[in-house]
Amino acid sequence: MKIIGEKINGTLKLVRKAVEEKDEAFIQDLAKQQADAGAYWLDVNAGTLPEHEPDDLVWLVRTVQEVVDLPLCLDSANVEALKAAVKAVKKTPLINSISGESGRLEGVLPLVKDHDCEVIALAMDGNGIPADVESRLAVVKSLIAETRNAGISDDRIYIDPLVTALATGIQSGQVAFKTMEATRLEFPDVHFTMGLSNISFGLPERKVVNKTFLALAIAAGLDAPILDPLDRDLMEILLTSEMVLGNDNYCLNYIKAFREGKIGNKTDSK
Ligand code: THG
Repeated sequence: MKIIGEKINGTLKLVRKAVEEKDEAFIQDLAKQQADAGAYWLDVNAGTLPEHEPDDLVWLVRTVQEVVDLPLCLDSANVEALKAAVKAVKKTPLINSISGESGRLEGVLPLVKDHDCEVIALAMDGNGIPADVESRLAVVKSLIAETRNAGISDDRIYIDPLVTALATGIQSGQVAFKTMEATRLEFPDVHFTMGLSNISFGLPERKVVNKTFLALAIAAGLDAPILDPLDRDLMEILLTSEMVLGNDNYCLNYIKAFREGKIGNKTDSK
């Protein structure tokens, strides 16, 4: 399981303030904490106005790289911001994202190809997020036709089936899982990513919903969740799900996390 740490995101109030004030210490603290908690990539999203976003994203990349060695997940819909950020990274990044929206593929695929990046492909196009599995699969098929055409191998692709709120559509979870299943049948080498928290919008006890969804999504084949690695409950569910599914030989990761006090009741972990 490769975790994408989500906390450096300019849509969050304190992060936005730190980006505006160029508060390096605040961002670097978020980077270090997520790295220590087990993130594989750190998502960086400046969330600022398009004219500032290239500079702000490059500032985030440089600021984070001063304190951690992890590769970054460059999260922007702005081709200019991605272009600038790709030049600033030390390690091969994961680009978040391409989709079937006009302009995005043309701008981003050459970057992915030229810098040998990995890339997230969203199951949506210019008409938005399709409601049913078949239409999402159709978008995925056309995106993979384009990445293949550009010479990008399927194992560099992370398909995001896209998660919508259960409160507005009770099949949201199932549609995401079934989109993964249908995609895997056609394209066995691609990976799967998703942001978890959309599932629980508008519901009480959102954390319980997010945790349960994570366990089921892992069982459905999610291998690169976008989440808050500082959330102990989520990390507990992640490690336990992997173990129960047989993906943690000799339960080593689970036991190690327990010994390190990363899971379990903080007082009895040693
Ligand atoms: N797919 C892909 N990329 C994504 C998303 C996705 N990038 C952005 C987002 N979704 C994932 N990142 C975050 C970052 C922070 C939070 C949620 C998702 C977050 N949200 C809290 C909430 O939802 O209530 C708190 C908000 C707040 O504090 O204001 O923290 O789906 N490819």
